[in-house]
Amino acid sequence: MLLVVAVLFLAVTVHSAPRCDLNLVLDCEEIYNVSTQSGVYSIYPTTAPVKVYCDMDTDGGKWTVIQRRVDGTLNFYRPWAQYQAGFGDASGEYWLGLENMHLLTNNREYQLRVDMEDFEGNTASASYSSFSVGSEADGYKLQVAGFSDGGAGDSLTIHNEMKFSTFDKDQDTWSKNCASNYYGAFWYKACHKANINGAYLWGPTAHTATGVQWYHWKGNKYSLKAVAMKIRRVPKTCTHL
Ligand SMILES: [Ca+2]
Repeated sequence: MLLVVAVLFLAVTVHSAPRCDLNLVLDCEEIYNVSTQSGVYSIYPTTAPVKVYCDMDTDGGKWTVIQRRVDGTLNFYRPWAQYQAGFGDASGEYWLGLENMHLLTNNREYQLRVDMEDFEGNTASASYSSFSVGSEADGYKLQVAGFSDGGAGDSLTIHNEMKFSTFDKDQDTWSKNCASNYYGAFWYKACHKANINGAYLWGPTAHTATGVQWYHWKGNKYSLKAVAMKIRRVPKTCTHL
């Protein structure tokens, strides 16, 4: 009898235990409420955890990093299934995955910041006040608008409304295959001004438009040292009626 009571008590206790918010956080903005340290954390775009790098330092922090190149150790020339699911390690180079990007940006308004660095130690950024990724049925279409310059220039607005393409899933507007032609995967048009998932080619290169490229900063014959796409929720503004 005592055992039954004890088990019942335990069951009730477990069921009524408060939810630990840290375990179900949606993005780095919610993590910021409990930790302001940059680093790797788990977020929950659905009920499954996904590891991401949170940038808690740049321009007020709270950034969820969705793409990151730092040293060329990870191959980014990958097929559709991997770009859809994500790959790499959140402590280094990685791609969050198109489905996760869609889940995050589908119901909430996000802004985008792209930070980059060359091999001479210079840094630059490009910011966009609005960023979202469509559904799989919509080809994970990019919606990006509201550019503001942090020295890098605007190499992304031209990709607005484009579907995502990999070498094995050509959804670009070119008669040939942008992804296989430029060794990357992106929201290609015909074909690109930004190729930040391109081949890691260590700075100046003879290979036109195939490197880790942001055209309006370094042209199409320079492969960046580092680049990161990071998103943060657009702050809600109060409307006075
Ligand atoms: Ca094509």
